[in-house]
Amino acid sequence: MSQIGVGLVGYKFMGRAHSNAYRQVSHFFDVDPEPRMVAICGRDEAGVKEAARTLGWEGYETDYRHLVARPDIQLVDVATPGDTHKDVVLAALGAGKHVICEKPLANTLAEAREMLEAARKAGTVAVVNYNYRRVPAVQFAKKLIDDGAIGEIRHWRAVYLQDWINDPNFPLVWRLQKEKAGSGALGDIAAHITDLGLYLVGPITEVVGTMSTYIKRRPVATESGGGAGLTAESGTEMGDVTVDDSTTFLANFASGASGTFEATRLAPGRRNYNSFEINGSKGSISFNLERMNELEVYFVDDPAGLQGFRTINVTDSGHPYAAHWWPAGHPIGYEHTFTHAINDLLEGIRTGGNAGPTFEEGFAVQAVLDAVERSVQTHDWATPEKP
Ligand code: SOE
Repeated sequence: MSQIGVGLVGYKFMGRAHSNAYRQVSHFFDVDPEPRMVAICGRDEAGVKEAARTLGWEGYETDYRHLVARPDIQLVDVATPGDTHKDVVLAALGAGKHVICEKPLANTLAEAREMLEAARKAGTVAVVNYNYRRVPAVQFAKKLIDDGAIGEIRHWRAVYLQDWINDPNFPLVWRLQKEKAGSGALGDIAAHITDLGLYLVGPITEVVGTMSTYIKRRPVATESGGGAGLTAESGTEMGDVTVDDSTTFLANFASGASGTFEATRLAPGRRNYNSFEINGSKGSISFNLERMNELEVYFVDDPAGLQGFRTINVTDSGHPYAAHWWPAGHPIGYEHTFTHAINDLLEGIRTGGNAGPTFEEGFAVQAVLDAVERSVQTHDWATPEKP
């Protein structure tokens, strides 16, 4: 069994999720090469040293430039806030490494374009981790669509609703600072439903959007919270929120389908409600991440009297990824989507096949987000740029 040396940059929420995937993947999938968890990287030595111990890494680095230069590392995983994606990815590609970068690809379209050009030049495998593509129910929806089961798609309707910053006393963490995150709900969670729309329905030709920030000042965070990275201690000093709390936009797809997208992190009761519905000429598909092992489908050809949405339990051995886990009816969770992504990446590195959302696809998402921001400024429709 061959091995591939992995270096992970970032050790908070995404660092923990990616580390779990590297630990699990070879126990549940026939991966070749197997990942060797060589080093994890973070600027705070005490923090990253402890993360190496608790997350299962052989060693650690405190400078990503040292990590990407290591001859025992062939794959660099970028799981940091968006303001560092470009620098780490360019350094890794320049060192001839394969790369997986957390979403969104970058904080600006210009950065995304520079990263795409570097990936094309490097010729190594470079993917962006839109992990919700790796939910079995989403993969199964893709199969139904590709098989023509719902006919011609006319409508894409997606909402991504959360409530973790609904409390005005929640502090000003990095996801609420433009210079760190690039944008708020737009780049953080609208990016996910944009990627799913592009993946399941196809290219978007124009958008028109609106953005709001309801809580404009928050307590400055005294320290980042525990593992999830979505909690922190609040200080007494106040600071400006410089990103959107919510973004809503309309889209026209190249296929002729119409799309609606709504993303907010101020929807009380919606913890991580990433949901879409697709209406086609022959049926409909509906997905809700909070019930991620289920897919609701409706087919117009069902016998009269028996028509209605039915709920498919997407855990049968014939469903995507399901045979690698448990018997039918035994659900999997959020963290499994990362294991699926790392499996697909390692398979793509070995075979040269589909390793995951490419930097071209990551750029396409960024171009839609950029067009939405331009639309908000002009109060008019905007066209996503091409690479
Ligand atoms: C916070 O909104 C967050 O952690 C996002 O950053 C992730 O991409 C999403 O999967 C869960 O929520």
